[in-house]
Amino acid sequence: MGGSSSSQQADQSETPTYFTQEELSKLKSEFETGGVEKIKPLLEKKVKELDNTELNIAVTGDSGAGKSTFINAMRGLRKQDEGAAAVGTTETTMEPTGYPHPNLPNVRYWDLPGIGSTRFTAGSYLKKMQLKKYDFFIIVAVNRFTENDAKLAKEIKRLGKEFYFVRSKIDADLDSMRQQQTTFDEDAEMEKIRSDCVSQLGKAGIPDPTVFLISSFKKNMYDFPHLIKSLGAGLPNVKESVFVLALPNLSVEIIRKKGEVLKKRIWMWAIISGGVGAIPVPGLSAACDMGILIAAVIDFRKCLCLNDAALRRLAEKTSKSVEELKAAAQSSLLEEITAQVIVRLRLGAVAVTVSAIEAALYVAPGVGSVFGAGSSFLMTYMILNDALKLLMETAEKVLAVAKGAH
Ligand SMILES: Nc1nc2c(ncn2[C@@H]2O[C@H](COP(=O)(O)OP(=O)(O)O)[C@@H](O)[C@H]2O)c(=O)[nH]1
Ligand SMILES: [Mg+2]
Repeated sequence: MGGSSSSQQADQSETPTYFTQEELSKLKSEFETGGVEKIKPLLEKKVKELDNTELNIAVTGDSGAGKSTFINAMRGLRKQDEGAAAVGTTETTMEPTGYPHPNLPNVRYWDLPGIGSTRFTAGSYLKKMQLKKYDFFIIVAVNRFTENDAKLAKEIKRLGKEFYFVRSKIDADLDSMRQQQTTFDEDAEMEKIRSDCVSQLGKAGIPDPTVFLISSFKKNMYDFPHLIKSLGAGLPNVKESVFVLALPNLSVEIIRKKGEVLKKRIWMWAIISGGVGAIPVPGLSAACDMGILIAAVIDFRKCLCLNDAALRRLAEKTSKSVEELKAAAQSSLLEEITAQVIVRLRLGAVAVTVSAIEAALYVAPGVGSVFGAGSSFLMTYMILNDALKLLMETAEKVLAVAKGAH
């Protein structure tokens, strides 16, 4: 266990950069010899790579452990929502089943039947399940961890991947203890359960494992927030950023983390949309590629769970109407995104300081010159920066409304 530290440290902040050191050097040298036009194709390739990055997350454990419920929780779905994994059914299939994330379908959670719920021996199970295709593993148990869980973890480790032990339904355990005991100490009871799990795994040959005690019904409680922070830590940077964008919007912290990830895409969009491809837009002082602007704003909205389908699910969950949620958020960016909406956005926007632009352009400081006043690059950069800022504020308002409704 324990995520390996990110290998690329070109950037000072915690969110991953999308580029390897090699790619950064290439960008620099290409820019020095050929300017913006020469780095455009490299950035286009990177944006495509980001769009196409797949993430396959395996969730395994015995029947009834709470896998399906967890998979739904991570995708922001309740069991009655469209696309949700069926809950409370015993496994009839021996095959892994994939469940795409509703907003980012390249991210898939896979329900893997636990070794114990199949007809296979541990050995043939490990062969059959093609563990290589998964990026990391979540091993769920409700009562106790077994030899099989330990075998699986060892095999995952051998493949150089990360695994996480999750002890599910902790809310139910604590509730029943609370009812039976006159003096109830929740922290002490949790520690008892935790050390039981640790010793079970220790006996099975996994010394000192981290075990997360969670309830999929209470995602802001117990170890769920800690689990979310830990997951994905060992992934390559591009995958890690995609994982962050696929998290449920549980807290302001998660929304801000998504914002940081998206912010690092803005200068790429700006370079791609500027120059030759740009067209004059009435109301904007510089030519811009409106198609790219609209696509980027729609993408931000999806990643921040502000697309129509996500708002509809949230409305149902909180017994509010979509209109009420939108009214509380007061954001024109929740309506259909048109050129007019984008132009209006620019009119009321705050200017970005040049230092912010330079910070974004850590790749090639010289690129700053193409961001001169009135350039299409600067215009695209500013518009997307403002749009992202507004959408993050909107996401925080929507989160506050959702929390207030419980
Ligand atoms: N109290 C409580 N019940 C849960 C939790 N997760 C799952 N369950 C319940 O446990 C049962 C089995 O869950 P399911 O997700 O279908 O388990 P699976 O067979 O591993 O996919 C269902 O009745 C769920 O509602 C949890 O975090 N807390
Ligand atoms: Mg299931």
